[in-house]
Amino acid sequence: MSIRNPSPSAFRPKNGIDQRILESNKALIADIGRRGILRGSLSLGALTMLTGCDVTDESAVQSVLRTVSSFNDRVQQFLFRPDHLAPTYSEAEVVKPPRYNAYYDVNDVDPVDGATWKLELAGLVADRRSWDVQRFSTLPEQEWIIRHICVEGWDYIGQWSGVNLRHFLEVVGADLKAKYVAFKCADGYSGSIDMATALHPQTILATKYARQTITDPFGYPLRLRTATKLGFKNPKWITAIEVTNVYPGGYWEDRGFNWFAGI
Ligand SMILES: Nc1nc2c(c(=O)[nH]1)N[C@H]1C(S)=C(S)[C@@H](COP(=O)(O)O)O[C@H]1N2
Ligand SMILES: [Mo]
Repeated sequence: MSIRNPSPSAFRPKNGIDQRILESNKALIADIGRRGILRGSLSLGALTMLTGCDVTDESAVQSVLRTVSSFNDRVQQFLFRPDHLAPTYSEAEVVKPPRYNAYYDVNDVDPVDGATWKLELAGLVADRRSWDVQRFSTLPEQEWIIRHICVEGWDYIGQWSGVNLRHFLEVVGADLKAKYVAFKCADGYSGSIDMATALHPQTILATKYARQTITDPFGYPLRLRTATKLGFKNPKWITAIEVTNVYPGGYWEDRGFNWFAGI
């Protein structure tokens, strides 16, 4: 199919509509591009070829992109090796302090009060009693020095410790055959991961960075760190965990980013 020329207008730049479509579907396109389906940078021609759509028809383009993205989820899930470890690094390579990111500026971080903080449990969990900082600190700790990769195109090596998520799910009697583990955060953020990733050896509920209690910007008192997923799949300031078979989505997942988001 060819790209329909937008009607010439003195007030609209050439291809204005097409550029707007590229712009408004950026997350989906970046996501598909990252997976190597698109080689090189994306042009309108490539988008037309990929979708087979008239690129001025936004809903058609979007629906094809969403289909490709959910196909990606299924392929990635299929290829995921539950016991394969992601690379680990030496202490000398650890970046201190870690690199901050959230959907708002570091100056707008609203610290969580550890004295009143509670972790709520919901869904397919036998023991739904909530946890406070003191009780949480009685859990066994493990440490991973792993790379954090953000979709925005930066990364750093970090040293995280906390309780292994599989162990925690076992302690609370979660249904380990359920499909999803979902997280709610104090700042309104949310996220969810597949059970295989939740049970992966390098997935932890982190309470420390470089052997010190995590500081406010990085998720005090509790955040997820998984070695096999992109940065946005690591919710900070967790206040609730739910085990469920109902697709939970998440803050960025609901805004077009690929849900599986494996590294
Ligand atoms: N609660 C919460 N968690 C979050 C985010 C957020 O905005 N809110 N941003 C995510 C993104 S996009 C990234 S890259 C990492 C950044 O973690 P860091 O600040 O420890 O490097 O946190 C993730 N977890
Ligand atoms: Mo990110």
